[in-house]
Amino acid sequence: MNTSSAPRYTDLISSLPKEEGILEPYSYQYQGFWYSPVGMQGIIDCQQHFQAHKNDTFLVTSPKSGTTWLKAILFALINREAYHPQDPHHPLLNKTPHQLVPFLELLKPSDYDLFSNSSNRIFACHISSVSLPKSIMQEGKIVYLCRDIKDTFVSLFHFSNKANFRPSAISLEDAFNLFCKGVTLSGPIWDQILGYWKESLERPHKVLFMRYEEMMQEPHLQLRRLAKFLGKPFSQEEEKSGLPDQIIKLCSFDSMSKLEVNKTGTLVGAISNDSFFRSGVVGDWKNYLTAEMASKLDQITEKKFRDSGLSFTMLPSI
Ligand code: PPS
Repeated sequence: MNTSSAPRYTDLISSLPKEEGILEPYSYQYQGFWYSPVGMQGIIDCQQHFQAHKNDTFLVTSPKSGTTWLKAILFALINREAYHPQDPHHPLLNKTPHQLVPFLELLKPSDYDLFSNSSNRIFACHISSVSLPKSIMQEGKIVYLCRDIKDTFVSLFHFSNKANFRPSAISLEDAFNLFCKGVTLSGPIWDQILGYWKESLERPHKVLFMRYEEMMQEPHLQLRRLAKFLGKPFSQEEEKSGLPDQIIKLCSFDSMSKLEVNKTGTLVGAISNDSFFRSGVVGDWKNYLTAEMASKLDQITEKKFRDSGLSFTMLPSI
């Protein structure tokens, strides 16, 4: 995968509304959502050239909502016949989830062919439902993952300062103000979530709506739900042999974050692999946000999701 070529679509991108970015110096607003310059090129590329297949799986997420985790789970689940989760040579032991399940935004059209031989391709992206390539809306399955908004923000803030793409670190307050304004990677986050929530209600066989906290709280149930949605439910033998447990263990924060491949190296030469593993817990926002900040995010969330049937306080222990 080569991301080092000269910038593309520069005229189009430079004509778009531009704001300071939380993760990168600038974000650009495209079709109602904010993206990085690199992401923009990948989105236009895939809108113009990507062709989805009927056996494809697309993981769409709001950034920092557990993408790396669900990439690992999807890979282990979909490829469980080729690679048993206890196989000492399992690809997840020596490749990162991001290598095994690439982000569409980081691919160029010539990279799409690298995956054309696989009958069960898995791609990920952070693209809003309005900007997804049309063929993805028609072919394959979409798994959408989001996370508590406050935890997502805190995770993004830490990631930004670790990635170091900006000329200087961003303060929590500045990042917070941009985030609340919706100027965040693939934001406004509420609009991205709502777009896929609605799709999942209208087309439940096409779009599965998942949440980080539910994966944490009831991993077995969620894994079975995922397997069933993908048309690959666990057989009785697989259940009896403990295969779902083995997948959950292989992909757990504890296992993944200790692997050498995830502790060293970088994603496309830019982001250290270990920056995708920070604390991996629910509710870490309490250690960073003031009561006012938390209340402001809750209020925006409440207002945006009103009448949608979507609530971010529906899990009793969260
Ligand atoms: S990205 O950049 O969008 O791909 O980042 P993403 O993977 O979505 O989010 C990173 C956060 O997910 C946590 N993480 C995990 N949680 C549970 N289990 C596993 N296996 C796992 N792997 C990564 C990671 O620690 C980041 O959350 P925070 O809150 O920052 O710890």
